[in-house]
Amino acid sequence: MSKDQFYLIALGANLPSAAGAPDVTLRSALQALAEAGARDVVTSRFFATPCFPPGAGPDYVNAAARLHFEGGAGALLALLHRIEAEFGRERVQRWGQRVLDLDLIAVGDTVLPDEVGYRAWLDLPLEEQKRQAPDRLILPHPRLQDRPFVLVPLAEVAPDWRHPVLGRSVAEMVEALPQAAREEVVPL
Ligand code: PH2
Ligand code: MG
Ligand code: MG
Repeated sequence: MSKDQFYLIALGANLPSAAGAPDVTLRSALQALAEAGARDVVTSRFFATPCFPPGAGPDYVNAAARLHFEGGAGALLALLHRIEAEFGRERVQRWGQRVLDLDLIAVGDTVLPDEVGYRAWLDLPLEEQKRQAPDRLILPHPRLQDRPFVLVPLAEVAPDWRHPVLGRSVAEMVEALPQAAREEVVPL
């Protein structure tokens, strides 16, 4: 894996952090990323989005960023976790409420662990998704194509990025979402 590919990141928060309300937290997290060596950071607008699964908590603020980073995917992932911790993120419940979530969505056209292993995660039924969490980095994020709160912001920073396994661009994946789901992602 080249050390200077571009990285796609999804940001989200639905509880206040020590920094403030979710939008303030996201802005501070982006600043922390830049201070820690992320370069050429392009950021989407911030969006209000209904919590998934429905009823599991307050609405989120979501955004996406495209950036370069010299350290490689492992180092960037460690940095994302460090920033989450700095803002008071506790890893309690999967898909639970959170003060800050920084997800690595894609690293160029990298597929991890490999195409066969990736497809197993891609095809995991919803009930199994609730039970099983990967213990290693899976790239691209195996649920990105289903999630309006990831795709709509991503379309502002990387509309032409093509999913290396599904073969569809972000713009095409947004198009494929039900219109009602797209319209629930509202710019702040
Ligand atoms: N993140 C989750 C679970 N549910 N819902 C919305 N709207 N936005 C998120 O970022 C989000 C979510 C787990 O990371
Ligand atoms: Mg996360
Ligand atoms: Mg997440």
